[in-house]
Amino acid sequence: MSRSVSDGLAISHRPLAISLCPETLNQALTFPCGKPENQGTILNPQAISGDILASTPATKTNGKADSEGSLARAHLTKDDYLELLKQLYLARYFDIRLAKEKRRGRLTGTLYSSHNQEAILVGSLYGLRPNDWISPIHRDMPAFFLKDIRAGWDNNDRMGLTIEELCAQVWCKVTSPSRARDNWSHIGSKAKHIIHSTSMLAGTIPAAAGVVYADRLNGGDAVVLTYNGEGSTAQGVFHEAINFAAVHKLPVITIIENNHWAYGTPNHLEYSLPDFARRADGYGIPGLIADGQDVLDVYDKVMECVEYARAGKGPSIIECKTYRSYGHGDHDDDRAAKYRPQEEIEMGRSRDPIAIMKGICVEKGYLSQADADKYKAERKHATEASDEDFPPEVVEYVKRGVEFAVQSPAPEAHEGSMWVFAEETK
Ligand SMILES: Cc1ncc(C[n+]2csc(CCOP(=O)(O)OP(=O)(O)O)c2C)c(N)n1
Ligand SMILES: [Mg+2]
Repeated sequence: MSRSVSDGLAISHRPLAISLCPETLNQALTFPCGKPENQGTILNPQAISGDILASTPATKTNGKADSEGSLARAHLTKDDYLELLKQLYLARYFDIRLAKEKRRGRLTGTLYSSHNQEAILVGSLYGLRPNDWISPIHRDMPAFFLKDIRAGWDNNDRMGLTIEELCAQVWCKVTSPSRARDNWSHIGSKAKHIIHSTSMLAGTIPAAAGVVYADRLNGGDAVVLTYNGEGSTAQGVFHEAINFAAVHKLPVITIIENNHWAYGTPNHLEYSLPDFARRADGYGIPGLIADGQDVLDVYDKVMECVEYARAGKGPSIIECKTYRSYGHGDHDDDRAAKYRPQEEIEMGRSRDPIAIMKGICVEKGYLSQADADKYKAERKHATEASDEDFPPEVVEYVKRGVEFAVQSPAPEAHEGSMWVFAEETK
């Protein structure tokens, strides 16, 4: 199909067929219609106005329930729904616990909060196979231990980092994957199929493309999920890497976490179209939009793209609309409270992913209202939330990681030059 838009651009698209649920993918594709009001075919209209702030109340499911049978979620059981909810609590508690530890003086170093963005991590990771690859960055710390957590929270052989490893990383201890070189996301694991994050925004996409290219050449069928903020989409390497992946039909799924701010820069100073998914049009690949507050919507969209990629059809982009709860990092919290209007912050936080998933579970009869009311973590800042707001198994799990990190030794001083200079081998 070819469209001409008023500014003279002509862009062609092939309708995409996909084994899992073709109509959803086709519905959710973003086409370069030129004007925002021409977006009628996109699945999630309230989230694509470019403004999560004008979005739905917490318990609405974007009206997608009617066509649930065609969505990936149709294969999920009651246990899956409750597990997804528990993982949202887990990601939230990890974030809140670190903030509390820092306030208590037991932790130093900058924290980059994923508060309010957990549904993107949980929903995107839930359907992956153990040997699939991911490349998380600074906003995605829980992804390192959520990867393959379905193989068992306590299964240390699963294809994800353990909570102990991740906490040791944050505490900069000798037991950490980076052996105390960093306190945050500059880690990876070839064995666990986690691509090492770089500090250069979008820098992991070419690495991810290379990894799955090699896997394909070796006969594998792994896919890779790369996580990126919307700010990184302006980087040259973002375009170069995705274009390369498109040309070679590589199974690279680029998740754009559109939290509406890149450090102190709001989207309107960064981008003149309402939807970052439209970047996909430039590469001739699908660009989907997910409600980043709704773990099931993220799951559906990611699974569509995973199936598409695994079938050898190539890369895709999924823009997850969300809102950054706090500052860029905790060093920026106070400033962010000033450079962002209070009203906007409140609106952006009003659709809490935990509340939304709770509402869905109650609506489906998977959770009683009394059980839903038992743990009230949603919409609470680290200073407001207590352990009682979370399921005890979640608290215990993170606590174990924290205690392991606190008890672990710091590296010896002589390790300072380790991995910097070539070491003598005998
Ligand atoms: C190429 C490059 N430019 C600038 C930076 C500094 N920097 C780190 S994070 C960040 C903002 C990122 O915003 P976004 O991509 O939207 O992700 P978010 O932090 O909102 O999750 C900037 C400018 C960097 N790391 N790499
Ligand atoms: Mg951002």
